[in-house]
Amino acid sequence: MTSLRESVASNSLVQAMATHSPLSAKLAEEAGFNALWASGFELSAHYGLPDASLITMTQHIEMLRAIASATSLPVVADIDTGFGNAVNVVHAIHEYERAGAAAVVIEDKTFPKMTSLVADGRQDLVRIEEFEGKIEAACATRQSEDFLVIARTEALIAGLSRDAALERGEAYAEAGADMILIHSKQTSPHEIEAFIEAWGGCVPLVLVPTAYPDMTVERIKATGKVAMTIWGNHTVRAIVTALREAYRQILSDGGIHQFDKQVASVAEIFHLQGMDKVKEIEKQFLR
Ligand code: SPV
Ligand code: MG
Repeated sequence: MTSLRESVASNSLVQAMATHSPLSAKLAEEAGFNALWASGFELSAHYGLPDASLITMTQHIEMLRAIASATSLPVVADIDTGFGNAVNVVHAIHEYERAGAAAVVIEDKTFPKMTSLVADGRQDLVRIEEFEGKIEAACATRQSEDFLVIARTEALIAGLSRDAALERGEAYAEAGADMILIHSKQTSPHEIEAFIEAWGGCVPLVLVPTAYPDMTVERIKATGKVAMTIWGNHTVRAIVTALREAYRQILSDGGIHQFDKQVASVAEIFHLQGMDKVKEIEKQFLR
């Protein structure tokens, strides 16, 4: 199997789809995405909670472990701030690598964090030196060279200038980060495209175009400096849209008689659950 590091080096854009469950991860793999994003936003929403460091590392890592064992795609773990300082980062990297993550993304905000996209959110950044220490700690802790450490700067989210964002990105790359995730909540891609244009760093970039959906794959590829795009929260949003419509229709139809014909069959769910394998095991071993 191609490692995420090899995919990143191959010059073809890695598209990581957001997931918060093994079932959605399997569907993303079936659709043809080449990586998965174990999103903090999505798992928080799954628990009905805001993305504000409320779900624990244990909750996130257990879900990541289940996702990684249910699919063959590399899983990029969204570890937010790294759950504290460099001591917490060392512990987190050790645990996430053992759980099956192919990469982690650590962001330069203070713990507890506030989700990046909310209007007027509290977006406090740690000092550059402190975050360099966290990146160095992550790199020193990983066991496999294939395990990627991605540093995410929230400088633009925090309202700092492009130069300040560039300074942070360059410092984190110097500290050993394999890639730099640059985040923006502008609704047009211009802020990000200007950053990419000015980026002279020695490592490729990662984007999460959630707030600026006009940044298509074609437009990302045209920059020549982006190795990965993360479709950050479209799994949970698609589920919300689909469930709202399903629940509305069942109540308004007075039963499932119509809706039953429109949804995935039970046989399809059996397939996604691996029922075929259970049948084989029964045949072979049940006496
Ligand atoms: C997430 O999916 O948890 C992210 C991406 O960090 S975003 O919510 O767009 O900041
Ligand atoms: Mg997140």
